[in-house]
Amino acid sequence: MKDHHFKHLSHLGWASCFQSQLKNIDDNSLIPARVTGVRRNSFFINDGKGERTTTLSGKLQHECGSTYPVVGDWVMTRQTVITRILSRKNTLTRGASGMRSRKSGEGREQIIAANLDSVFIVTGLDRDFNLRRIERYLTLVYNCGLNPVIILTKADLHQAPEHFVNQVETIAFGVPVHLVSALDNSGLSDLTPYLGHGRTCVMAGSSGTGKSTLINRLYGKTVQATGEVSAHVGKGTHTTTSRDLILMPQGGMIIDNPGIREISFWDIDQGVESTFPEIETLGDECRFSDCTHTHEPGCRVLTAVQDGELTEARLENYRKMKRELEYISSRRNKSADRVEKERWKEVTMKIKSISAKKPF
Ligand SMILES: Nc1nc2c(ncn2[C@@H]2O[C@H](COP(=O)(O)OP(=O)(O)OP(=O)(O)O)[C@@H](O)[C@H]2O)c(=O)[nH]1
Ligand SMILES: [Mg+2]
Ligand SMILES: [Zn+2]
Repeated sequence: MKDHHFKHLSHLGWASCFQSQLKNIDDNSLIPARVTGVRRNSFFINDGKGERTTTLSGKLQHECGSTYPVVGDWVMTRQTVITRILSRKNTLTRGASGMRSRKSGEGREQIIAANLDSVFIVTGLDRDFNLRRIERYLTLVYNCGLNPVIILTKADLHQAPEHFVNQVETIAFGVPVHLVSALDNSGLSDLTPYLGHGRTCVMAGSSGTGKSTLINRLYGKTVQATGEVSAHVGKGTHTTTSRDLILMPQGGMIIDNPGIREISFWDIDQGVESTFPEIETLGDECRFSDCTHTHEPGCRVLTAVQDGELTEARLENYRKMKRELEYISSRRNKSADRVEKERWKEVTMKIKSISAKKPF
């Protein structure tokens, strides 16, 4: 592939971490492209010259098992076929919802999007507004090692919406918070820095918070369908049903998503610690180093609640997510143990069968 071709790719987010992976690919007739949309059996890709529909090569289908390309992925293509997925820089991943995965107890992961620069946590200033839910999104985003940006939509519903920003700032330290309205386009230009040349943002939030409307306003025309919020339950009707990466006139990209019904975790990192840094700091002063901040004597965190430095609701949310993540991690260790045991069983059987064949 000629060097000048890569220039076409930089506005799609092509970077050295992808370029360096090409060294291991012998076939130089393959062309890198970004996945811009995922449908049941096909993938839309953009190679910098245009968009086309592709399918997976038989070999890749066989190899990748359940790891299919996701929106935002960089893939290698030959005409209308994807032959390889390049290693991802990062992903926004959650535990898959649905009864089947819950019943099996193992859980599954759902990769929402890959190769991201920021995650827009979109909350509507209507019945959707909930500080605890924002804390949950923050934990999800930090667990994935990503950068959160909080966007409060529907500012026009209030006379003085700034107090919502203040409220959010008391629970999200150092996270940018933006107030916008699609009705009068206020606050939209504050989002331009996230949409610079080659940058990728992904929308996360409940249905009906105005994610698609926001994309349309930022774009300057209707590129995504939008829906109504039911007056009865105050929730959106899941208008967006697929994940699509949209090239914005600002120079970057936004991935629109269906509204998230349930924020379940999959990746485990410093999500809770990053979302609740002040609880972690207070916890250093607890008498016991393994204090659970529930009942222990000499618990500095509980004193903080008593003194009004920390709200009970925030502490409760912290504990809840900590428990959930501990459960996920213990379940994962268990299944890792099982895999290891099975591997040893196999090895022992092989040794037995070898020694049965060759008596020493
Ligand atoms: N008043 C007001 N209404 C808004 C604003 N933004 C969006 N809406 C309305 O909220 C409703 C839902 O908007 P959508 O953009 O479809 O919401 P969504 O987040 O994309 O929803 P899903 O695709 O279902 O996840 C529509 O009726 C919009 O007109 C806003 O800033 N102010
Ligand atoms: Mg939508
Ligand atoms: Zn404690």
